[in-house]
Amino acid sequence: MTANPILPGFNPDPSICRAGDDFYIATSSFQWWPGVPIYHSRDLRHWELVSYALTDPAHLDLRRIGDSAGIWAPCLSYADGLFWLIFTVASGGRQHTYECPNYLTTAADVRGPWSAPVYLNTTGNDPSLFHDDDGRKWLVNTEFVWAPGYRAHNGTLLQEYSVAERRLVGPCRNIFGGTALGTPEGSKLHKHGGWYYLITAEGGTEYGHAMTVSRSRDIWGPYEVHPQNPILTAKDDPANPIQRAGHGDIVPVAGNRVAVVYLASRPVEQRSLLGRETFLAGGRWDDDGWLRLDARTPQRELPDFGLPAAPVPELLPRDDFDGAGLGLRWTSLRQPIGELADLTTRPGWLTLQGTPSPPDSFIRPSLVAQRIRHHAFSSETLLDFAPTEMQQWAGLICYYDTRHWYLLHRQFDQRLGPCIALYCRRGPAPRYENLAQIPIADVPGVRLGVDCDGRLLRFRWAASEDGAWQPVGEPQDALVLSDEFVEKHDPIPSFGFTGAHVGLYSYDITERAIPPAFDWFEVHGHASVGDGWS
Ligand code: 6LW
Repeated sequence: MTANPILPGFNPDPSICRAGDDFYIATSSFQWWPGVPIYHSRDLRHWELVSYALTDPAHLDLRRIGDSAGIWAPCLSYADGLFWLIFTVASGGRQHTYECPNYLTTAADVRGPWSAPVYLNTTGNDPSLFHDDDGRKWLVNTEFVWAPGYRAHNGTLLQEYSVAERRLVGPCRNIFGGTALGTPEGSKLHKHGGWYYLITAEGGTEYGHAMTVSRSRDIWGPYEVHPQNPILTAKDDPANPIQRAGHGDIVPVAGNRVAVVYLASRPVEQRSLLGRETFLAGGRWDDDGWLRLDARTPQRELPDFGLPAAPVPELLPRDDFDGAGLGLRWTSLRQPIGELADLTTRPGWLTLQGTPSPPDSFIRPSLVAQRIRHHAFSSETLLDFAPTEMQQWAGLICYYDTRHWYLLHRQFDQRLGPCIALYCRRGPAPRYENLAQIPIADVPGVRLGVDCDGRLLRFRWAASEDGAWQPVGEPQDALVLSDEFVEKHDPIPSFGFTGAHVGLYSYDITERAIPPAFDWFEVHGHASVGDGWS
């Protein structure tokens, strides 16, 4: 990786830790399964997805959880020979008060197995664990106050965690109310030179987002704020192509040098198709004991920590479905895809059993997807499917959440016969829009494709392996699949925390179709038009 972001595409709320020479980052996964991706690096520049912490349905129940609810802002730390992962399972969304039960799970190996989670509290979001050098452990999380007339995000709570009793013990107090930026959350507690430091996300996770620092000699406070707060923000730099910078974490590198990871996004026309991504900055502990970053605004260039380069295997654009199982980058919605997706019924093909869940279902859509990592990308697949009834669909999906998606699929229409169709849902309309429908010869094998230039999606199809590509309908607005559209511009705003995905989908309300099979799937990025992003 030669430039920021270090984790492109939907990877918000990074938490970083170090075990010897190995660095690990955990990010939020919301309604996507498995929960909490964990990335590994030895040089802080090259990162590889190596595991997920929550892979067992007995450890995490996301069924029927709302869009952009679920796992928010996990905290990964390493101490006493163990990885400690603290996570919340947020319910609700913008229209509802949300609850955040917080849990702890541990593992000797970051690749698992992870222990059955221990329940901690439900007092607020963004819980994190601090291991003091005297062996005591402390939980911090946001204090929610839902009483009218008070701030909902009222500051940072602190309470001790007893490893022996597997529960929180002793007094619980609000130790830091935040700065004038407001909405303090995501606090991480660290210790350096005898000071306790809180690294806090403030200003809300939008264009006023920021990272602040405060410190105290006593863990209970009072915490004094950094003289140059916020230490990182893009809020005063609207021309910066990197915006919404804030929520993050720090890890020591060598001497006074500190690596800082934070979320930010790369909007196009104030729409973040790729969601909130993870960026890296350099920082140092100055002689006055305050943390300062190399730059106060997000930078595209990566800092140099002087670590030997440690490249990781490149992500191949094409998946031929020749392996024993789906690779780590594939995710599903709210639960494991399980036996719906298999590579053995037809070796070398992904067979994707349809379910009665349409693409806007919270129940069990048969959907496997990958986060979109480039503003401009192309994706293609070869599908073998011969539906004989109206409500048997399979194809390629560009998906943000239940109310924002485009589905290019093979179908059988009662009036038109075999067709390629493009449906979408993009906002409050209760029914899907039919954007294009093209009758085709009754051949089972078709290729389906989509090209995105960062603003528009152009869908296409071709008969079999070597037919010529044909456009399907008019170019469509890609930016409805963005955080900001979902959050603000949809007439029914909801949380838009995740970023867009591209993947494969199969629907069969009749439960009679011969399941579709996909020979391969590919997605690769291009240099974008106009904005220079790749
Ligand atoms: C997260 C909160 C936030 O819990 O967004 O950036 C929420 N800030 O800290 C969801 O990512």
